[in-house]
Amino acid sequence: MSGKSYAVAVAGATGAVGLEMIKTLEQRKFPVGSVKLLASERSVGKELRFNGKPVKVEKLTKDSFKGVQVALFSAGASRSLEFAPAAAASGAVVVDNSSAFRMDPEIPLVVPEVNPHAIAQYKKRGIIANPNCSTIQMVVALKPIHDAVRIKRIVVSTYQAVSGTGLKAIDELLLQTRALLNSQEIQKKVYPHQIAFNCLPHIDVFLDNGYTKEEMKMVNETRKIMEDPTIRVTATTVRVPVVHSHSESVNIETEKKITPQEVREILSKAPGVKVVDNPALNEYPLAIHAAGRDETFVGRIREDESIPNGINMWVVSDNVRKGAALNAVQIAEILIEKYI
Ligand code: 25A
Ligand code: L14
Repeated sequence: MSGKSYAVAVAGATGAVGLEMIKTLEQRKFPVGSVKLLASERSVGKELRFNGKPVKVEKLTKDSFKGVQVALFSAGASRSLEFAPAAAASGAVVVDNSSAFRMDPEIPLVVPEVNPHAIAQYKKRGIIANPNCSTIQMVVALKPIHDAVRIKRIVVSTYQAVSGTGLKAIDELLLQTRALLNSQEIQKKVYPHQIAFNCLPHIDVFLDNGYTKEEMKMVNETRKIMEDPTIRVTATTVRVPVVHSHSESVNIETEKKITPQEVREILSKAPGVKVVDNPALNEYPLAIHAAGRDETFVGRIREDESIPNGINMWVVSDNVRKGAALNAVQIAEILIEKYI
């Protein structure tokens, strides 16, 4: 790096993902010359810290981005649609964590371990989309296998943490748990049903085809990031009473046969992946171990004995970190290293 530093803005800075973006910029020593922390009216005047110094939260407006070079957005899709084009128009490159632009053919959708070359397309619109959290960890684990033996079909079921929905959902899980342990009535504000001691087969909104939007994001984003529209993907996404890290049961059918041992060897050399697969010692990836970590953990690698070329595995990663904030900061790192 050239010793240059950059004017950075974080939109949605007070949210679960925004706060993790701030932490990740600090931890990875991103060359921040100046920082703007933006959120809604509700948080204006609130004080956060960046590298030990207090920074006042400002209201996100279309004028917030004068002089800003890199803008990280995580304030929801409607805010991204409203403000990201204005940020790009004033010269910032936006890395957007919402679903607003992910499937736009003019906007790259990037996981640095998988398709870093796509970042170059930021020049068209000034925006780079950060994929959905469940998709990111799955493609980090699957791309090296796809390169080796071509994946024809993926069947995935997810076990997703509440932190993906934001800070208020973490509160809801903890408050419901405490209420139930004290034989009190629970309150439901974020999810339509009790999440404590329960599993909800419902993430994001339902679509006309009977799938949820989260499930269709996994289908469509996987094809775009892997740059292979022929991969068949089907998903069931489930909310579970876990605070940090999504877990996924992933079944793949490959064109060429691959053994579980070959998968372990490929993944043990893959960027961003850590294989944890020692059933004899009860060792397999766990949400509580992945929390706060950068890697995507893969284990329970075994043959799918119901078809000729099938593999099952268990894939776990911190959804707010690799699933959102870390992936966005990694994109920004490549951007400043290669392009701006
Ligand atoms: O709009 P959407 O697309 O439906 O999605 C919005 C929700 O999805 C989460 C995000 O949660 C948000 O609640 N989300 C969006 N994209 C996500 C992704 N890719 C995602 N989660 C994971 N991955 P969040 O709480 O983590 O982030 C919210 C951030 O956005 C800021 N924000 C909201 N409206 C804004 C805005 N910023 C600018 N302009 C707007 N109009 C929000 O800032 C936060 O930083 P804030 O100041 O509104 O929130 C400060 C605190 O207030 C709590 N809160 C949120 N909503 C309300 C609320 N309090 C009272 N009433 C509310 N209605 C928050 O918990 C926050 O701590
Ligand atoms: O980034 O877990 O598209 O409720 C939106 C729903 C992130 C997760 C996205 C959740 C998702 C979020």
